[in-house]
Amino acid sequence: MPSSMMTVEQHILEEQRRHFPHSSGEFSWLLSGITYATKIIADKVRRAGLVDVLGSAGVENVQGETQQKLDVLANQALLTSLAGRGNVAIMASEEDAEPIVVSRDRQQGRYVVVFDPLDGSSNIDVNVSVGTIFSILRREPDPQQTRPPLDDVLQPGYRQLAAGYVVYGSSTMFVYTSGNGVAGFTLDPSVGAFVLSFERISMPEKGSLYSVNEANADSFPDEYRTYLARLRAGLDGRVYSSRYIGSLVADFHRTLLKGGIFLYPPTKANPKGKLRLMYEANPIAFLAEQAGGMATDGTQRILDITPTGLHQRTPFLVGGRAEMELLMGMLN
Ligand code: AHM
Ligand code: MG
Repeated sequence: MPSSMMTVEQHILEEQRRHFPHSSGEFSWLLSGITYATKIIADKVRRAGLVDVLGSAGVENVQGETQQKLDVLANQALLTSLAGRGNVAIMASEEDAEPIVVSRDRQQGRYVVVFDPLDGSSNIDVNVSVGTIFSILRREPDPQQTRPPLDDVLQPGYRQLAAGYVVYGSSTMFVYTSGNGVAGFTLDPSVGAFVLSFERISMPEKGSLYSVNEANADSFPDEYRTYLARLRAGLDGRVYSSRYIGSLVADFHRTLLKGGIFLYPPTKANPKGKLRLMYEANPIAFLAEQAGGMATDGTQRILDITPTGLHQRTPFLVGGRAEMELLMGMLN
């Protein structure tokens, strides 16, 4: 079959067969729960101005942020689709304070899925790209059901089995890794299938873009300001320009394809960083490393951080090797 006709489900099945010849197919079934939910979300995002889904839902989530109607719908789509798979024991979402246990699958379910259902939601009402981010972890057997669900969720990022995102942009793309490189698929809306469009994505080693909320620059630690000035002055003949969308998925997607660096450093308002470790930084870091890039919190590799809370925040620096090595040299 020509690769241009390969759907994400076929690709995942083949990848599983190649790397885990005795796999049961359960994992592919789980991933199809994610792609199904994201097609529902994509449809809602595309018709946002036509159906009554724009604006606030009138409630706050656990982070004290106002939930948009689409946040709620996206969360519901993922929870319902994944709970129906039969192998997901626990789910955890940006929108819910505590992990959600799928009682039917609590005993047998082998997987934990953590997600940000609609990232960049402040951009929804103005027609700017938003995304969904997910991370899949293995759940060790617990026949007596004595382990608190949160313990199953709080695993360091290096234990992720797979991670990815969907960017609802000028087209809808699904980008994912299960530890064997990064592949990208574009939603063909006429048939409702994600079709392979980028077989093996690698992040350029050197780029010429940086992405940061510069309105916060006065409260960045000095080293970050010096670093950004250095990029602006030019590096090995490359003159840097800036791009910042304010949707992590979209800002990272560009960084993945074009190279450069994305930073959300500590600020006065968010001294521990703003982005969330479990469902933003970890999955994006896994993808970045699989594409040949790097991701750190300024002192250590994101994937090595031992999590202590479902909604914990972290400074987040991710990008190509040249930009990241220079930054890490200046920070440490
Ligand atoms: P959200 O998940 O609540 O939408 O918030 C996370 C978003 C990221 O997508 C983005 O990188 C960041 O917040 C932007 O923050 P800021 O507006 O402070 O620059
Ligand atoms: Mg988010």
